[in-house]
Amino acid sequence: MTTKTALITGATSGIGMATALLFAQNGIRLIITGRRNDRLIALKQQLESEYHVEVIALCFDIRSNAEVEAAIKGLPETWQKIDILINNAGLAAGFGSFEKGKPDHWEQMIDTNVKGLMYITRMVAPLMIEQMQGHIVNIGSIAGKEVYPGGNVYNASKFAVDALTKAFRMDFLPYGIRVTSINPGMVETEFSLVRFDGDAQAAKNVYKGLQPLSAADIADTIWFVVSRPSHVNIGDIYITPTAQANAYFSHRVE
Ligand code: NDP
Ligand code: 8X3
Repeated sequence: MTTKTALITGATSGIGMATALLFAQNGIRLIITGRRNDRLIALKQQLESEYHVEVIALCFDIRSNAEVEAAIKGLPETWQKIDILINNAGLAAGFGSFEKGKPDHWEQMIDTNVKGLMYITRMVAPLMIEQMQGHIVNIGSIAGKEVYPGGNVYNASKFAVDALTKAFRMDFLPYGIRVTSINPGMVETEFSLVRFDGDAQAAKNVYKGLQPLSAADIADTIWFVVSRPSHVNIGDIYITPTAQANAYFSHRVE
């Protein structure tokens, strides 16, 4: 079997990092991205030494179309064949009623979760079209399925991801490209710390009294969808902790 190549955005932490580790264990050649170069270098070294896979680390801000273009165009020719794209980089910034929201938070979420995903897909999809095969996995959220109080702009950004997933599935249909959306509920990563601007207590409270999903749980799910036979496309996965019914209802034990 020829080695497959996967590009994972946001591999410096959480779901992206767990996915990089699992993919490497399965012999996938990796392009890992993020803004924190020290973490990218450390992860590249770990993946190469523990799993003996080839890794390229690309440090760029996905909000910049120019940086995204330069990063993908700059890949060595033998890496310009990408089989799997995991559109994972993203964040929530802030939580609360819309009128109290901060425009810089809104821009950060829309520029990363929506425009960043568009910029990188625009560069990678043609490489898949050339091969007449590929798999794009968008990390959406249950926040992209149901709006919850205080979620507003984050919800809007993930609803946009849901719409793009559906659009990609139609637009890339003639090229044999699979498109999957994975929509998690609570996953304990750096997500809540980022959302609450580094407030560790507020972040901890999100998961109080229940067992959240782990980044490894989502990585397992991603590996499951990408390892199906090539005629099988898993379109949409909604995955929560057992203690979470949906965006509104969780069962917490104090
Ligand atoms: P983390 O905060 O742990 O990871 C987020 C990743 O995104 C980091 O690697 C970060 O890298 C990267 N990233 C953020 N902004 C940028 C940027 N401007 N340019 C490049 N990379 C960026 O959170 P998660 O692992 O939880 O989040 C991953 C995805 O999962 C997100 O899309 C999130 O919305 C989604 N999700 C998370 C859930 C959760 O409960 N945790 C639930 C549902 C969906 P760096 O900072 O180095 O740039
Ligand atoms: C993260 C899940 O419910 O905090 O996307 O929005 S939630």
